[in-house]
Amino acid sequence: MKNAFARASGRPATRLRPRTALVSAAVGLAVVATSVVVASSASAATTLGASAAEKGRYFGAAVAANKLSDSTYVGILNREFNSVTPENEMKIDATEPQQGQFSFANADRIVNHARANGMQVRGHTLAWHSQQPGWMQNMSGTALRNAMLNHVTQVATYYRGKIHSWDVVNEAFADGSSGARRDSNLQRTGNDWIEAAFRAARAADPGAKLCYNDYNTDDWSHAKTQAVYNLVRDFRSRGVPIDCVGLQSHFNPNSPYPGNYRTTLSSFAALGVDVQITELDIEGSGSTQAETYRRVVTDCLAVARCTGITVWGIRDTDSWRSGGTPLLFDGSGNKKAAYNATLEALNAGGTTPPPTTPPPTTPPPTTPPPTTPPPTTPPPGGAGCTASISLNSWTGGFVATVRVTAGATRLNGWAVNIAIPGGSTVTNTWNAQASGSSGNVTFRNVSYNGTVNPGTSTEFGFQGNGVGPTATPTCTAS
Ligand code: G2I
Repeated sequence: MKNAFARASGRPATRLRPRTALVSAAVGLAVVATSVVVASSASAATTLGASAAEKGRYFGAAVAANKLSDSTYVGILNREFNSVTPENEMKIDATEPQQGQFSFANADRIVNHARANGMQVRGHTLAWHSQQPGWMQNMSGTALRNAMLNHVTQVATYYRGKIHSWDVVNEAFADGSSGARRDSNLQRTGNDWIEAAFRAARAADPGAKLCYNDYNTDDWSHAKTQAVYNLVRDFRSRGVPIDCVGLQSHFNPNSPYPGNYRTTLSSFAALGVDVQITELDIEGSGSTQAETYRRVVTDCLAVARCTGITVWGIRDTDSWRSGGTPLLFDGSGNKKAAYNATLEALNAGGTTPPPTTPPPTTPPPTTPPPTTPPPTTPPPGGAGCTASISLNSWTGGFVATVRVTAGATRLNGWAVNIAIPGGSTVTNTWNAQASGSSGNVTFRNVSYNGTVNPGTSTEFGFQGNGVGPTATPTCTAS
């Protein structure tokens, strides 16, 4: 069967790669150059997956195995989507119903369908307080910790090489203003249960992107959002393997689309992780619902590392909240206004270069993390180093990401001087040691990132109150 990519591009099925979209971009530009008047309508993609692929992204749906015999459902799935997430079939109760006895038949049906049709698979989910089988609900302490780690290892190993991204840990933070972890049997095994799960997942499938996934983390001002942000920042600074954050984005009148959503996306992205919108649904109807879908898609396309969107079901009647008619197709499989707005927003994203999505890196088990991504700029001519800064700012605060690039000689240590504007202060620093919090601040390497080979780079970051720095940072080899 032909797949979404093949239909969209005329090329054979392939996993989503930036190069694919660059070719599409080049084709699109060629069309513009020869026929300006008709270019935009003539080249506009006609399906969600094809349009997203042109932007180096995916557009996916949550899929239920027992609906793969519904021809209307499968018709829409195969036509529109290039990624799937099993809605329930990879949860702990489904995959390990009895301790040590694994059951992959229903998940396999979805994975096989996806692979046969050129779609990526998001794995959902390896460790969660909910949907635990009875045997696990009754466990605690070391026995539960070991059972959880065994589950992560067995399932991620079984699907090794077939999963684009895993929701390694799901919904581990409490709602409300506390910013605390959610109480659960897993949490009571010790605060490090999340990082233990991520390390086990990396060891089992080094090629999968590893995500932390949660809901009510869309509004940048919410305590839960900040708590997840702090977790990811901490993991990045300590080399705990994490590649992505999933924002579920279930929107309804009690939990509406927030005006600062793009700030949330870009702030997480600034930590050096991909952002994926993992369970999108928007309750409502007509143009109000359609315009909210448009905003969500537009926000994602505006953030280079927002790499894909998954809607939580196909037709309204497939939704876990069917009464809220939150999806893109009605119960008969017809496209809704929300669908048209979504496709328009995807197509309006232009043919901008796709985000760079390097494969996950696996930190060595016993040594500090690699923080030296592949070089993206040619080495400066001389010895010493250069530094560049990128900012994500919001009213009253900012996150700065600083890239340190070695010149022709290997760095054995570095120091970057940055002028913090008057009235602004640095509140947190990661992957560097700051000399102070205001005025001229010097950021020095920490133990594991002082060595930078010629022409390669390392990154550090800091968060602050007030406005971010505007002057070019200066880098000195030490
Ligand atoms: O609740 C919406 C989502 C929130 N984020 C995590 C997701 O995993 C979650 O998905 C929903 C599914 O859409 C529902 O389909 O998770 C629910 C609970 O795991 C799923 O509901 C369950 C029912 O509770 C079961 O009674 C039912 O047997 O769906 C099962 C399969 O239909």
